[in-house]
Amino acid sequence: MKERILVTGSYGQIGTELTLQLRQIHGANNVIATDITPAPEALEQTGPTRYLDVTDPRQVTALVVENKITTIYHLAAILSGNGELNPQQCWNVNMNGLYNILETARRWKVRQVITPSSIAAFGPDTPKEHTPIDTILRPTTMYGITKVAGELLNEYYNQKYGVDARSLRFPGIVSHETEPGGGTTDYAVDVYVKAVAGEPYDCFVTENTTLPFLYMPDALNALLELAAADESKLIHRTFNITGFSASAGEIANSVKARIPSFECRFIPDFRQIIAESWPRSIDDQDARQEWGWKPSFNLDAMSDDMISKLKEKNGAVA
Ligand code: AKB
Repeated sequence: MKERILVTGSYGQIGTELTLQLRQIHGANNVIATDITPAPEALEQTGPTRYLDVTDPRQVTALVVENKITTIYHLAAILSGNGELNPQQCWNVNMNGLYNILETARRWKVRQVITPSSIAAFGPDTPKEHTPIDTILRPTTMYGITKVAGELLNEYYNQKYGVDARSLRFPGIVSHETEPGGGTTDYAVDVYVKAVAGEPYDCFVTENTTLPFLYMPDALNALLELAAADESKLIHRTFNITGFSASAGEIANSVKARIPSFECRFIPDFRQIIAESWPRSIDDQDARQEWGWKPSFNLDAMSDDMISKLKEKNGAVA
């Protein structure tokens, strides 16, 4: 069956790269990139782009129906840091956006909906090491609350209406193409960008703050592999995944080992408390067993690739 794909939040960190990859797989005209800001050149020049505010149910339905959409990658969301600066907007975009997507999927028989969840679904009471899928979910951020509620809403639409809704709890995602927007784990991207630009960096969490991470090529594979997974083999609808765990100091040292002149200071701000409420490492064995998840990048492999890609992008000699 020919796939007709809608990506929401297409111009964000994951959306830009996911849309480009989906266009290569399914054909450029079959992947509609949507967001509420002007489209980046990379997406405008390679396929259809549309304005879509996911909090408006009429816009969501019109786009899905007019374009005969079969699959939705719903990435539009307010992340943890920005969510704490504007919790009301975070609830509105994350919850009403997902509800509008799932309702439209139910009414217009969209085959599949893929939505990221996050390690933010966990909270300070959750076991911190090798955190399993089924554990205490009592987040203390608005973003985390919307992620837990979103996971449950996905499962509800699957069980009650048969919508093939699937979700991944992403850890911090590191990438070089599009900057992340307003998350707690953004420091793990900023540190590379600053180092390659020859600038020092003030990291907004402490040196020993340890979190799970995933490099973008692994994150994209995870989304595509989960979407393609045989439904009859899925016991879960929401999966833990991780690439590796590292402290902010270890990431900075990995950068410094490759760019010795790099200087990093650790000056925690309000995001420190958010980072401390999340697990340090994740148990992703259910994803491995149910659909064959296996990441490729550890911290060193990621640092090599990030630095060489950022140098290329900056036009410097790698
Ligand atoms: C954030 O920091 O808010 C995100 C996430 C872990 O979901 N990167």
